[in-house]
Amino acid sequence: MITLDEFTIQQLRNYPQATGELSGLLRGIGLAAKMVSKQVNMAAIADIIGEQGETNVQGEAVQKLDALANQTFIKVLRNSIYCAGVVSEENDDIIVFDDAKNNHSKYVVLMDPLDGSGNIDASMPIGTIFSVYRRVSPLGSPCTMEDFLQKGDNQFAAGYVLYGSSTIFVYGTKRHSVNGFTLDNSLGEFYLSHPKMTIPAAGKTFSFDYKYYHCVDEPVRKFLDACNYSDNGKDGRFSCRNAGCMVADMHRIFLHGGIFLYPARKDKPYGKLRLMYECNPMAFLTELCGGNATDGMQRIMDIAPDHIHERSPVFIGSKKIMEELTLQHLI
Ligand code: P6P
Repeated sequence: MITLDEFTIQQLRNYPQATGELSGLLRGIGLAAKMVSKQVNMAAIADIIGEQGETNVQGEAVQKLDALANQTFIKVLRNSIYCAGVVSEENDDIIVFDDAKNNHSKYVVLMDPLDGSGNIDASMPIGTIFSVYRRVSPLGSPCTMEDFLQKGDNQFAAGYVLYGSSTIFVYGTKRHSVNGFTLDNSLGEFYLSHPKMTIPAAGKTFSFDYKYYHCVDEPVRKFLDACNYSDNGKDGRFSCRNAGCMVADMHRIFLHGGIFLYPARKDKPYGKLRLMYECNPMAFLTELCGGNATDGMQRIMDIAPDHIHERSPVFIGSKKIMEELTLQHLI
């Protein structure tokens, strides 16, 4: 039984030149995740269900828990000495931790503090997604927009937290495997529960919201029909599973295989999901686990971002299913 803190410290032994700042940053994100998990579990009785009465940069109604989770992650990251600034789905502009301590921090974080918040009032799974980059601006000065507008391939670490039937913290770094940790609420400790995660090459589920079936391109509809195809009038090939929360759907795919699709559609030519703090971190983890992630034309992590809140179509999951989709249906 190894804790998240112990694991991140032991990882340092593999990299003697490491300063320990990335490990410290990941522990800080783990602390914020424990705080948010407590808020999520108490939401219905702590009167933090429902809307905040504001609209975010995405044009979405902000849930009370969205705001609380956002404030929690920003406060913990600002108080650490490992993060120079943050981009959040909930904030229009970059958040610069402009003080003598944080201007010397090597990393910046982009995050969706509470993904799938439409699930909150029904106690369905929700999550946090984060992405970590090394700064490109000089240490000692405040971080800048360029520190955040980097290709997904430059990510140094990425991960997610699933607030579901248990709270699970999953992260991977550029040079080593993806590992999952389950929260023991009685002790407030994350314990290693999913070592060296890999995505099965195939799978039996696909995640798509059929509300948009007639709005997506013909090749995508043909793929979806192939997912449902049955040559004997019996069961189709795949089961459709859509949790309404990318973190929940992707966690299932990391464990059991499958594919998640959020394509472009007539009313959303760039799709709905955000490149920098949903698609890129999930693509980083997916490729580390042996899967693939594209926007239908190119690798997600090859996309050069123009804006911190830009959206991207995303097809992501098991290698064999992604190859079938790409070779037979997309470019
Ligand atoms: P729709 C949640 O809002 C989210 O960003 C993802 O987590 C989820 O997969 C998707 O949007 C759901 O979108 O249009 O199906 O409700």
